[in-house]
Amino acid sequence: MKKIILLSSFISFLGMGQIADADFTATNIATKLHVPWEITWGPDNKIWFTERSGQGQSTTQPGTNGKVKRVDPETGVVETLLTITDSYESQETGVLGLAIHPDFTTTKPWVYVVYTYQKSGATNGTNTVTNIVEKMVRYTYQNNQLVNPTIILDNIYGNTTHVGSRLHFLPDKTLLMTTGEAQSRSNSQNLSSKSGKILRMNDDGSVPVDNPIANSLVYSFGHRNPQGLVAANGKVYSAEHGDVSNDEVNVIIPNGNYGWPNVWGYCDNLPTKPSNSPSDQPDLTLEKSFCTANNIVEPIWTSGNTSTEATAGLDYYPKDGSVSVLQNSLLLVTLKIGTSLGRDFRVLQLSEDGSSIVKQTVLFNNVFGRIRDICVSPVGDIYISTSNYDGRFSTSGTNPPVTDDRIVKLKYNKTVTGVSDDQKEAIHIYPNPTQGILNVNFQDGEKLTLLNVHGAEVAVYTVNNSSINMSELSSGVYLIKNSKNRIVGKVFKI
Ligand SMILES: [Ca+2]
Ligand SMILES: [Ca+2]
Ligand SMILES: [Ca+2]
Repeated sequence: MKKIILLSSFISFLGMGQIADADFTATNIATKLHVPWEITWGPDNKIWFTERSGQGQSTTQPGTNGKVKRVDPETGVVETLLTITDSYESQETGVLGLAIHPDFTTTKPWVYVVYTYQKSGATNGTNTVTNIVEKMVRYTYQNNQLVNPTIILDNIYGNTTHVGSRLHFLPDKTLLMTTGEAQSRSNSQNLSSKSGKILRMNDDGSVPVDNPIANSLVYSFGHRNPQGLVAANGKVYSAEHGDVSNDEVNVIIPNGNYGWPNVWGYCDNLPTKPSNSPSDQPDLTLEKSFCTANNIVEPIWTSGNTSTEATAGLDYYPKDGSVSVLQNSLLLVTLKIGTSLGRDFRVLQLSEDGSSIVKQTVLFNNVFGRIRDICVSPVGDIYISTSNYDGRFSTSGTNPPVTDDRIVKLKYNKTVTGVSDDQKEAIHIYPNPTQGILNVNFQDGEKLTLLNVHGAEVAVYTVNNSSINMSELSSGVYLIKNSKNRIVGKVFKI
């Protein structure tokens, strides 16, 4: 009995919600890359990523030959899967977003990539000739290469900056893509333009029948330059760059108008820092009336009226993730030092229903330099990618670190607790604590993996007679992972 009391007080201590840089161990997974713009966890348990160009450790632009690669986080072995010879990197452009089809391992071994390329005479939608356009191409994965390029979308307005390009598949297997306004602000409120939008399409690029506007890919509008996109909690979240203030995180609803360029941040009529090109700045004292007239959706988070931190990649840490202090949070990375913060990884803890942010924790403030993207592995480890060779590391000529750009693993090094209350109810295990035999409500034949409190796998059992026998394990706390790679329970071995 004494032992059980000790265990329960141990667990309640673990549930406390503080988190700090020292709680993570940072390990380089891949180094000397060139702006790994998208990092995403693949079905092969490798991290698939893009590089904006094939420049390696050079900040010289323009650059061509952007790449798709993947790295095995266990071994650090990097493979090149694709070189895109017609890609064009200049300032913020190049090979950018990437998404893997949800049916990749069965019927559709497809990978989607967004990149910019040069096209003579191309404009940004108004009368500015940029000679840059953007397209999305679908490739087939075959023999460790990406082959058979099929254009899904083309001729999206391009410019050297504000080109969005994050991709994300929804649970219904439709594909979302963010687009920037390509430095033509009027694109954002213009529903006939694909720019300054979040677009939704079928996996062949056609318009889903249930899109909010008939025969239109536009899913939401009034965006400036969204580079963060993730679906979770039955919701879609997006992060976008503000001008000189008001980076935003938004909950995206179908046909939602997010206000750009007439509304910056909240509908509050409050002044903000003057724009770098003040002639373009609207009269923000008119925000409230614009918001009312146009049913503007306000953000759930902003960087405020005096700062931008350049919000880039966004991911979600699930409610049943192994690190309890991160559960049900948006993970956001930033590129720029704002008024006081920036170039950081921040944890935006969501309310239970996911509709608001209840707490912000800033981690690794200017430790890794510019951070472009983030992904979470199925066992709850976090990976970030730097963006220090994108030409904006320094205004004083300082070179970026010689290891960069890199993909870094951030391993939580304190005890992990693992299981949300929902999950505890969903799985029935008894007795718990156990001396060895553990009865479980899983089908016979299901493979269950036991992890120690640091997330390392210690044993794999096959359910037999609705039980597993873990008597060989030493005393302690173990997490149970099912065959779908989800943490589903926690057991005490005594
Ligand atoms: Ca990502
Ligand atoms: Ca907005
Ligand atoms: Ca405002």
